[in-house]
Amino acid sequence: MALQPYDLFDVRSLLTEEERAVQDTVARFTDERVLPIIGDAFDQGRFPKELVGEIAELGLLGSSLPEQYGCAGLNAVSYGLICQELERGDSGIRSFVSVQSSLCMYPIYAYGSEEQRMRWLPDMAAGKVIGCFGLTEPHGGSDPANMKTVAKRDGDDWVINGSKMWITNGNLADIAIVWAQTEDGIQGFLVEKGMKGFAAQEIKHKMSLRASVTSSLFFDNVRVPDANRLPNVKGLKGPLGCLTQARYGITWGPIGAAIACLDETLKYTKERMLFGRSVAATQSAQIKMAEMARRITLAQLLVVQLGRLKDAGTMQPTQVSLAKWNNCRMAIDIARECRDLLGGAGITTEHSPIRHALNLESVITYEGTETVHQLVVGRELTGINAF
Ligand code: TGC
Ligand code: FAD
Repeated sequence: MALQPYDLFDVRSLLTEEERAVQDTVARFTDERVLPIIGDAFDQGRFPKELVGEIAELGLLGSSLPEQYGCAGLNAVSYGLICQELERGDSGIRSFVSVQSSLCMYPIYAYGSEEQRMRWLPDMAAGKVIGCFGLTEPHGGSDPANMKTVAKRDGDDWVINGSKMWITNGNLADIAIVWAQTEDGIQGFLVEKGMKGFAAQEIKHKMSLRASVTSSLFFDNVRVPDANRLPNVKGLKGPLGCLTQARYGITWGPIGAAIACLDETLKYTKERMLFGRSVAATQSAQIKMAEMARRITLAQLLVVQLGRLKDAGTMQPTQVSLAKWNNCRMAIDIARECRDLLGGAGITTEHSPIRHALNLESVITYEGTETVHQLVVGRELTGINAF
């Protein structure tokens, strides 16, 4: 029996029937709804907001949260497959789902009151309320402990001052999960669009994640009722706990981007005739593409095991760091190599590798840079904190 070129180790056989069904459904959505429009959306610097309703209808928002909040109640492996298939389309679409699910719905579920869950989660699952997550500040995202945004208690309210930068969905969002320093440590607040003193400004001139909205957020004496504070967490472990959820999804996503690039490059090099034979018939092109398949296979095996650990409740943040580092590096290297194998044609967005390569410059940076994740693994090995 012939091997599947993008699943040489039959990783799909490790999936349950439900997980395969989830993968197939999202794959179809990407093929039919994302791929036909995404090149133009990237060129125009436009997030395809018209897809949000369908994404929600498919149950892809907050997919791991319980059904009682209007969510699909899927397992972690299914969430990973959703990320992989969406990012086969574009990292911007996967980012939208990551932020809504892991960075906004998750903290409301994990750290919020029952009232907050009931108020926000069903509408967020339905795509009627969009969220963003404000942790990074302009002076240095790798070190969120050095947080300058402050929230001061004033009667029944809190008053927030400060700013956040590089915030996905910022200008789209109806609510922002904002992390701020208080007398009692870092706490999370639900800041609603339209609250006086709260403003979002879109960041322009991006060469990466062009089909995604990225913004700065500003807080000028924004008055937020105590009912909008997430009551069940204090300290940096609050936002870092959300990052573990989102980073987990990002370990899967870049596999989709890498597969998209290899797929296009295999087809292109088989047809491109140079020196009397196809480029695919040359030894160097075959070695490059074999190397890509090897790295994709290793990444696939890594995330299935990571997902099983997450579903078993034993996944550790260091394991997520290793997989995020490995899989982003794998995908960006593959996207750049595929761009090269397409020659001049590879520099236009008519073909996907340059779009994926540019997007992956963000993916390897956000949710902890490659260096941050290397240092997390180094700390685990040595017991010495090198940050
Ligand atoms: P440390 O001070 O030791 O720990 C503080 C507390 O947090 C706990 N903790 C974690 N909990 C859950 N998950 C994790 N990954 C955790 N890491 C640490 C820790 O146990 C401790 O708890 P407690 O109870 O003792 O207080 O913090 P650290 O030294 O581990 O952190 C240093 C460092 C550099 C790893 C951390 O600051 C870091 O990860 N920096 C990178 C920041 C980052 O990734 N920002 C991402 C912003 S969001 C984003 O990019 C969204 S893009 C989304 C998209 O569009 O897809
Ligand atoms: P810096 O922290 O200033 O890092 C600069 C360089 O220093 C990097 O190369 C880094 O690896 C290196 N470095 C850091 N520490 C060390 C060290 N100890 N030793 C050696 N080198 C080190 N944030 C949010 O809160 N919410 C979002 O929704 C969000 N979305 C994003 C979307 C996009 C498109 C992008 C690009 C970013 C987004 N971010 C978001 C921010 C992202 O998390 C940060 O960009 C990231 O954490 C890095 O922070 P920084 O950009 O300030 O870089």
